[in-house]
Parts: sequence; C-alpha cells; structure tokens
Amino acid sequence: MTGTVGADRSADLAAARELMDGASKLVLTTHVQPDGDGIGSEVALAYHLRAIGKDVVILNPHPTPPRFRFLEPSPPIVPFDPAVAERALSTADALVVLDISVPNRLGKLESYVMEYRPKTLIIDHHADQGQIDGLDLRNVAAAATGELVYELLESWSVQWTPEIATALYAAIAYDTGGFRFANTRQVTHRIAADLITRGADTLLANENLFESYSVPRIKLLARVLDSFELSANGRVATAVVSVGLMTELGAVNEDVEGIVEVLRSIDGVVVATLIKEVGPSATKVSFRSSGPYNVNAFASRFGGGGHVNAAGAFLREPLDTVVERVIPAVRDEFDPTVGAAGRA
Ligand SMILES: [Mn+2]
Repeated sequence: MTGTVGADRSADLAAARELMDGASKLVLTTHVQPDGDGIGSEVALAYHLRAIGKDVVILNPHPTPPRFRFLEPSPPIVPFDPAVAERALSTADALVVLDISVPNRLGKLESYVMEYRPKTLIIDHHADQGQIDGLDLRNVAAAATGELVYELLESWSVQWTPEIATALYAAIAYDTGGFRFANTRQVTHRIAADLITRGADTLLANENLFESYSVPRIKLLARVLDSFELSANGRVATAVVSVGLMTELGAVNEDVEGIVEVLRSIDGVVVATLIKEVGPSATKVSFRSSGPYNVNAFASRFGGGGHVNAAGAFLREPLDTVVERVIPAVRDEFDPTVGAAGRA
C-alpha cells in the first residue's frame, strides 16, 4: 500500500479495522482549532463507518471554521458542548482521534476522554510521541492524516464515493499547501490522482481551501505585511498579532492561518515566526521553515512541536514575555553568524 514507508503496516491496519468493526457507537475527533486535514480525515472516515452501519458522532473541541464547511457531512460535525461530550464519550464503544497525538490538543474533550477511556485508535502524522493511550496508526512520513485514512480505507475495500474522495483530497491538499510543501511525496500525488479517479471535486476543495478569504483576513495580512521584521541577515521573518489588532479588524482565529506562510515565502527567509496573543497569559507561536531548517526541534524548546518545516507552541505567558523570549532565540538559532546555528 501506498502511504507506507518501510515497515509493513498490514497488521496494524487489520487491528484498526477490527477495533472499529467491533464497535457500534464511535466518536471521531480532531485537534483544537480543527484544520482541513483533521476535518477532511474524520469526515471521510465517518462516511465509511456510517455506510457500514455504525453510529458515528464527530465531536470536535471547536466549531468548523467557515472555509472547511463545504466538508460538513449529514449529520454534521458537533462542536463541543459539555452535555453532548458527556453523553458521547460515556456511551462510545470506540474513539478515533485524528491528526493529533497529545491529550492537551483535545482541548475541552480531554477530560472526558481521560474519564471514560473508550477503546482508542490514533491516526496521525505528527512527530510528537502520543500519550493518548490506544492503538497507534501513526506515520510521520505521511504528508497528511488524510493519506493514512486513505491507506486504511483502501485496506478495508471501502465503497468509494465522491464525498469520501473529496474529503480526503481536501485533507491532503490542505496539509501540503496545494501539493507545494516539502512534505509532498510521490505517493502523495498518486493518492491524490486516485482520489480524483474516485470522484474528488478538486475545484470545490481548492476554491474553498485556498481562494476564499474573509475581508478581515485580507486586512490582517496587510497589517502583518506592513509590520513584520527581518533579522539574521534577512533569513528570519517575525510578526506579532495582538488581540487588539484582531478585535479592531474583526478577525477570528482562522483568519491568521496561512499568514506565516506568506512571510516564509519572502526571498531569503528560511524561518518565519508569527506570534499571536490569545489572551492575557496565553500566546501562540507558529514557525515555518524551508529545506533542512528544523522548526520542530526548535519549537520543542518552548514545549511545542509539529513537523520539520511547520511547527508551533502554545505558551501560558503574556504576549510581551513571549516576544522577548522567542524573537532573539529564533534569530540566534537561524543566524549563520551566531555560533553553530542554522543547521537542521
Ligand atoms: Mn495534519
């Protein structure tokens, strides 16, 4: 099979199918601030599980952002609500956690998962070693969790539909930035081609994912492009987004998405950093890098992680403190004139 690198995964795939086959009620979930990969992956799996007669609740810690609503199945994804979470997790025979491995990325769902501990399957491509207990179908070589759900569904002789194909195509397109990022492999294109054969609506997916931006998002981009700073001889770009700016522009969380990639695309920049104030003592930092520059290792210094070229960290500190700590650190790490920095 296609998504596999190295080890034979057929035993793990069989165990995963068995886990889901043996359940009649399943809860599917993904990480806080769900993205195209998390949503596309869980929706695709839900279509299949429902088609084979399973009772499936897709329950996410946050509502579906507008740009991913084209993926909503029927019945739709359920945003977090304490009573719904209680009922769903206390009665679930199995839980499938997608695009995530660490419990705190479950957000408000974490405490329910820990309390009821349903049989759990983890389908993920992040490097963080999972502390969520369960059967782990991780493959860090995969560009997207969507590739792993494709692998699973292929092994299951799924009845492909255009809806499943579109959801997985969107998942993979999203996490590869439209098949442009370094994580895009030959097999990524092969899977995408197969999904198109299965009826994936690529136009629908690409328009929604990449060509549908809100006015506040564009205005936020303009402000960031007007205020970012270059350091380390133009190799590092940094920008800061405050709650005040977000409020002024009427921007919401998902409007910030992708802006750090624009900074990374500046000629000569190898690492871009976007620091976003979330609350009085809560700040999110996003890193993007090119080639061998490893922001996953760098983000781990701040308790974060992700992938080699795309990582982030969430710090329980005020914006100013994070700015003072992170900006010099990233500059020194990736400035070739400072020590032995800049290596992968
Ligand atoms: Mn992903």
